[in-house]
Amino acid sequence: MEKVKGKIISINKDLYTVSDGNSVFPCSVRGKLRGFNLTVGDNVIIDNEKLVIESVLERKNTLIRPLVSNIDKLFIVVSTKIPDFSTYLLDKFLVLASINNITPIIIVTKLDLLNRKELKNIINTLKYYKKIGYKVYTNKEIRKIVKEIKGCVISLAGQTGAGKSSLLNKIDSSLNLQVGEVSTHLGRGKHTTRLARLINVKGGLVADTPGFSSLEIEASAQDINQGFIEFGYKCKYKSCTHIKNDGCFVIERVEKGKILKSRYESYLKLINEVKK
Ligand SMILES: Nc1nc2c(ncn2[C@@H]2O[C@H](COP(=O)(O)OP(=O)(O)OP(=O)(O)O)[C@@H](O)[C@H]2O)c(=O)[nH]1
Ligand SMILES: [Mg+2]
Ligand SMILES: [Zn+2]
Repeated sequence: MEKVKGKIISINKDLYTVSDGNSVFPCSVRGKLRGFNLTVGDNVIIDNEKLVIESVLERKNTLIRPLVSNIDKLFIVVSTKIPDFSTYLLDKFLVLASINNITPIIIVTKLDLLNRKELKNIINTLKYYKKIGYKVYTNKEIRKIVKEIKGCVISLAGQTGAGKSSLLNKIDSSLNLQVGEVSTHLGRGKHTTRLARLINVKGGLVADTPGFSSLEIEASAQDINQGFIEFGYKCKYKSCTHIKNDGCFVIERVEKGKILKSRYESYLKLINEVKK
């Protein structure tokens, strides 16, 4: 008998598939762990003879849609058209990543559908996100995206029809993931991806998502604040929530055009959601 450390890469009813990087073990769960909600991405110790999961290691984070733990990077796939570009959704996902201690990578799709003016606007917006410190790629920059995958556990987030599965197929054509048609008149697609599992892609593990990672998160105003990395100034009051214009440095910088207005609007919207 030997103890092996591995990671759960898929769960199907009572069958937990654990990979140690070389081999794959079909395991069951031992009594004391039964009540514990193991997820894909959990790091576990198994008995490789009995094929039983003996214990689970401490989690770094868990996202719920899809249900995956210990995620290193969140690929935020944002479509520029069909579905329309939403800075609010993008900002929401950035906060989600921040709260869960996940490195966000912004990947922009469907730039080919834009006219020159639309393209110029979007590129300007994306420049802002780069300037404040985020990594931004287009879905044509496959080589750069591949470099981000190696050695990491990755989850994809983004609206249905944003092009997540298409992107993964471009990264590794052998994946052959189902790609859904977007119904044009609605401007949104139907969910074509369902099961949460980690798949081996270019030296990393990637979870294809069911289109949308919800942000019904338990977050404090402070969490939201920290998610807006460029706000990080001390305001007039130490606990300033940047809502009242009474010497708030954030509002001042929004007015001067130093902070993108849509970022500040996203912030207010999220703060309001949290209050509810
Ligand atoms: N024009 C254009 N179409 C794209 C691009 N990327 C994806 N698409 C199309 O957009 C549609 C939706 O793509 P999917 O990859 O299925 O989107 P998804 O994010 O996986 O969607 P769900 O699985 O429903 O969450 C498909 O018809 C793709 O062919 C792009 O860069 N340009
Ligand atoms: Mg998909
Ligand atoms: Zn302030």
